Amino acid sequence: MSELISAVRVTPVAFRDLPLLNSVGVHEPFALRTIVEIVTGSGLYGLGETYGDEPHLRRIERAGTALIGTDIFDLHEIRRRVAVSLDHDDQAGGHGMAGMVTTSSTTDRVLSPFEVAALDLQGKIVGRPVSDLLGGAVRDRVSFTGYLFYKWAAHPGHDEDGWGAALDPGGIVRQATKMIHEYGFSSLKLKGGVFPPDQEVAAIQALRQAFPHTPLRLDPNAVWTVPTSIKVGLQLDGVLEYLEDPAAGIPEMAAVAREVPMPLATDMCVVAFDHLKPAVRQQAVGVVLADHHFWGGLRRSQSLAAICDTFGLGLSMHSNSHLGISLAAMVHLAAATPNLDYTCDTHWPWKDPEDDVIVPGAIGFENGAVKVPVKPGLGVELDRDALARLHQQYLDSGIRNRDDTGYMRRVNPDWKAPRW
Ligand code: GKR
Repeated sequence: MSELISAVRVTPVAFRDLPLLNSVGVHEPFALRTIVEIVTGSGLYGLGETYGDEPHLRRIERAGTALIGTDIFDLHEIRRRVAVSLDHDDQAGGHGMAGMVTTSSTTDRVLSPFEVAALDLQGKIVGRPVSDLLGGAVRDRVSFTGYLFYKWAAHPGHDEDGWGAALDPGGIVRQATKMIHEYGFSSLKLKGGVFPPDQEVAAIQALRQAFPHTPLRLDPNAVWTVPTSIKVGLQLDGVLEYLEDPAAGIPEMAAVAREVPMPLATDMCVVAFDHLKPAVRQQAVGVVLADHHFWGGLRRSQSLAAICDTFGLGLSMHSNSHLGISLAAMVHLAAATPNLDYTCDTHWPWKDPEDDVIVPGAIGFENGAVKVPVKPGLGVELDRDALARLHQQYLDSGIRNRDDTGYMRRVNPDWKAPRW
């Protein structure tokens, strides 16, 4: 059966976000995403979601135009046309992950929402959930991690938000308690790289004391030197299930990996297929965090999973601020990936529940997990009123690119990116 793409609609949206701190600054009051709709001649639509930054948005629009007339079952042709639309410019930035995921493939990032939308459509046509198109769900629920952040009590000039401040071990334990109470997560990750390493080690130790049996992770986004990373790794022996991206670069991670007892995980030094060979050769990482938004969609993330399996690498999942279409795609991928060895990251708790573009009720958390949708396709539908509202929010916000550093410096002009 062939179903040709007759239109592609691309809508930038903004949703409310909280002042979460990281190594490059602080989250702005709104996070950006781009919603992609692929429409076929028969009037069906498929959904994808990706970064909302301006250069990326322009590439998505260009690629969308290039896809008109393509068969939604021909994923190879979709990728070829995306690459041509980008002039094979494979290392361009402008996707809102600067300072973090910088060297992923532009083609794969642009391809991702189109591939997801094509799979959503394929599922709708054959009457099966996307997880079936990926080989079938091996689990009916996907477990997620409680993703903790140091944070201010509120955006400057606003009233304190519902989460309050978390700027020391006590604040992090309070945040974890609330997150576990509200979402039921059974593992925790702390976004570090904000305070000197000893303070972050103290926060992890406080979490261990408060939650003796909960797997813990720490991720300083590669702002530590190799000696600092080794020191922290030794201090947290027996406490962390993995240490994520302590140092920047494959050789540096390999130097740390040789000295610390726990596996090193990454979503920074292995973010594209050509990083896998040197990483495996140098035994730099034990766990790769897949993310279909930069690995080129769900099928290519499954190829990554197969490579990890072949080389004995563990597999986990990275997240960035996201809406419900991304959550659905993450859940289908995780459900159909047998060697997903760890709970997945998600920024979901940080989003205002009112701010989404999908019809409410299709997907949600229970006991730290999301039930895999069983309806055809992704199992989520677009709420057009909500899409219009979040698009208006985008227009009104004036934000066109994620700029954690610029926002931090507007509040604290002397702020410098840390390095310990
Ligand atoms: O939301 O500030 C954030 C995170 O730091 C995010 O941008 C990272 O990409 O969550 C991510 C990570 O695991 O590095």
